[in-house]
This record gives sequence, C-alpha cells and structure tokens, in this order.
Amino acid sequence: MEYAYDDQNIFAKILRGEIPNKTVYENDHALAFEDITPQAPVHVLVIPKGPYMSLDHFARDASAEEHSGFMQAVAEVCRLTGVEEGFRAIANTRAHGVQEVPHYHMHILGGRPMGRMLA
Ligand code: DGP
Repeated sequence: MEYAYDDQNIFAKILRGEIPNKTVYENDHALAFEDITPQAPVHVLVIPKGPYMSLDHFARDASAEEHSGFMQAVAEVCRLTGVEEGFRAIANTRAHGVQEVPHYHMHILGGRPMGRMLA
C-alpha cells in the first residue's frame, strides 16, 4: 500500500473501542453504526475493520474475505433497518469527494425519498 493510513482517525478510534458508537451490526471484517449527524431517518455507516483510507484502496487491496464480510454487513444493515422501499449508498472519496474521515466508509441513507442527486 503506498498510501499512509492515519490510525488516529475517528473511525480507527471507534474500531479500537476508544470512542463509543451505536452499533447496528458487526462481523469479523466490518462494523456498521449510526452516523452521528444523521441526514435521513436511516443513516448508517459501514466500515471495514482493516486500515483502508478510501473505497478504491479497499477495492484494490482488501482480501476476498474482507470484501465478503463488508457486503454481508451492508446486507444486514439493509435488512435490519427495513429500507425495502429503497436507499442511497455513498462513499465520499478524498478531497474531490469531500471525504472528512480518512477511513473508508459507505453511507447507507434511507427511510425517506432521497431526491435526485449525482453531484
Ligand atoms: P464523510 O467522510 O464526508 O463521508 O462523512 C463522515 C461522516 O462521519 C459524517 O456523516 C459524520 C460521521 N461522523 C464523524 N464523526 C463521527 C463519530 O465520532 N461518530 C459517528 N457515529 N459518526 C461520525
């Protein structure tokens, strides 16, 4: 990995148990918890447990087991939060994507119509 992962970022601290979180689901490779500033009735963040800064790093460097565990967490979040009518999944990535926390996370937003938004 040629990128430098900052292990002092807030989600690394959550993974180490140094900061509390409202966990929705957890497995060996991923943690899902409620966003602290929810933008919708359902707003959950799914993060891998490994040290990946962004979606593209995770896509490139994570193992098959990590990918599988992450997607299992996404599926469980969707099931547990009851977003059958639909949801939005977002992965803000680095500066242009306005990523604030440098640990890969997928936002799952639902519970209301989202409105048209691509940028
Ligand atoms: P972004 O990096 O721009 O995709 O957004 C980061 C999100 O993380 C933002 O919606 C707020 C959330 N967040 C920031 N700090 C904390 C925290 O300490 N706990 C929780 N649960 N969420 C946080």
